[in-house]
Amino acid sequence: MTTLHELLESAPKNWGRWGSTDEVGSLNFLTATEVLRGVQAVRQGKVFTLGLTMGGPKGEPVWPGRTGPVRLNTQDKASYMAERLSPLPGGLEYADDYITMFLQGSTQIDALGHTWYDDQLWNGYDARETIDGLSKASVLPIAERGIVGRAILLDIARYKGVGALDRGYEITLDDILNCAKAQNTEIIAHDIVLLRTGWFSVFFEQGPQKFYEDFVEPGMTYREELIDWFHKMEIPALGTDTIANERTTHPQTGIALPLHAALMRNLGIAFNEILWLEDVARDSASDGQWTFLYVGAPIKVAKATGAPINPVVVK
Ligand code: UVW
Repeated sequence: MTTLHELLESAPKNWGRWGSTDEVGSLNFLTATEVLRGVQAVRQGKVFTLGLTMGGPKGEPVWPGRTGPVRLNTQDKASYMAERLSPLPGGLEYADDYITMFLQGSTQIDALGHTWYDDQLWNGYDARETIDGLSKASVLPIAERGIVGRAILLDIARYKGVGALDRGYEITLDDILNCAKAQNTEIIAHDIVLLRTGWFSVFFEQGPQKFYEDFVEPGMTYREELIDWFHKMEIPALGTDTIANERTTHPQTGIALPLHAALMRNLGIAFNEILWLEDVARDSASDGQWTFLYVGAPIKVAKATGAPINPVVVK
């Protein structure tokens, strides 16, 4: 079987580009100039949040083997009614709860050290740095930095004239460029790229069984010209409404998640996965504005492989 090492032998890397201690990779492209370019994209004052609801009635789509968040009350009115609790002095009562979840079990940002091959993480860090928590390239440096810039939404599903891309559909570079043309919008270097597939409608409308059947998400996969384009355009972050931001496997070799290797590990591109893009996409289709200010930061969890985020975009 072909290995990632063989597939990506001549693929570009950004290792060392921002020094030997860097942990945020291509987010370095989001300089103050890029933040202001994002601000300039704000024209109407419309606000959308891109996080999926955790603990919603239908559950949430997660990578096979993970489970969705579980939120539980530790106390509420019933605790007072059963006289297990007394009100605070003055009469105030309160409900409390906690959540157990995979840090990557909902809308989230992957740490750059989340995946690796050949025993090396982003920037060449040793894969043993992941043992007992990521001591290099965890999500924390990204959480401390924040992600702010101009984002462009490419509604590939709408461009293809479907509600949702088919299981395993491969989004090509041509799809991306032609979709931008069809939307009458221009992808500019350092844009945060958001791709809509509509794929989560299978989970929410047809149910988990259909969603996980012969599980192959639609999305981009390893193609030399695609990787070169992301490299040349200096894309800082990629977000999609799929679990893994890419077609689950590379069709020719069967390699799983090659873009986690080529884009995240090698180029240091931040992955924003499991986005809710339906509302902003509908709005953009009606007003023709596909670019906006993106503001987000994963929650600050030390040593974590990823962390939840509820990005805000402003048009
Ligand atoms: C894996 O890489 C397995 O998961 P995710 O798509 O959450 O990054």
